[in-house]
Amino acid sequence: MVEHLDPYPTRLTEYRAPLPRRDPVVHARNQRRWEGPLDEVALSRYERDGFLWFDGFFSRDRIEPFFEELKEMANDASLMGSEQVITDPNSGAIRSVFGMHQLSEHFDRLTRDPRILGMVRQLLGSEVYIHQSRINDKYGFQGSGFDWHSDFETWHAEDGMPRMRAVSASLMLTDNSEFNGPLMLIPGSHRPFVPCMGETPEANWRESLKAQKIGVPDQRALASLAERGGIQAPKGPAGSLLLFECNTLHASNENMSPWPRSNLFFVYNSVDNALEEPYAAPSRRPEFLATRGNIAPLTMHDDFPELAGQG
Ligand code: AKG
Repeated sequence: MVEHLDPYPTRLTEYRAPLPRRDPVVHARNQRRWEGPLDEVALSRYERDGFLWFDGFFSRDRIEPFFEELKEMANDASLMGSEQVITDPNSGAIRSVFGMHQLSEHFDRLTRDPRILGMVRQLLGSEVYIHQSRINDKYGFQGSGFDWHSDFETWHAEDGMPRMRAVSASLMLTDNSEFNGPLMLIPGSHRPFVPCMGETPEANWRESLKAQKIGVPDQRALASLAERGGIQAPKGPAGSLLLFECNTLHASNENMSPWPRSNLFFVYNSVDNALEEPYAAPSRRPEFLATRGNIAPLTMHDDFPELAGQG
């Protein structure tokens, strides 16, 4: 795309200051908000901070089987040898597994949980589909960190996501504490778009998913956003849920504790925001990183009907 038509230019050869966001944070359809379980206080907080935290959203008992299933997957040699499993650059252990909702029916059904889907539709003001799903695993004493970035910056540059109309639902499969490398976010950082320096190499994802170098904002911009908004690291038991807006800057440290940290991410995109060609990369990324095939609206499925009315 011609750069002057792109409201979110990035992967540039010359420095460019942060740009204003051109999209709503809570989206509407025909000027009307989508009905859902979030009240005005929660919606305003999401608009202000770019994320919402739900401590103990699901009980530990409900969530533990998902962590067990992940551990079983680690014994599947053909899966472990596939491109959708990313290994830690230092220890060689699993760092990420992509396409969780395609690998397992349980994870697929969880993407359609009515409590999560209800909130996500409300925030995006439309029907939604799964753009990407993944688990990020940090083994005790081993898991490496993730540098600061906006997911939208990558999805726009490398996957052709046109607008900021996606949200990540991150479910903690293990406890997240200050010791095991929880996610950190800069409140309010979803408001500007921070263009990043450096052209995208061919198949950048092979490197960037192990350690991101391209698509990391300039430290001046990071410092000024953190001065204004601070940094928060929501922590809580397995089963807690974080909803974060696609342009919220986030990062995490390595796991210095003996305890694993395993977080599941479902990325929901609006059906009105389907992918185009990459805005700043030589070619498309694989389907397991950026869905183009199945973008039919998700329908609800309740595996935990006894929780109806919650969330
Ligand atoms: C990502 O996968 O984009 C992240 O930044 C996740 C960081 C983490 O899992 O700690």
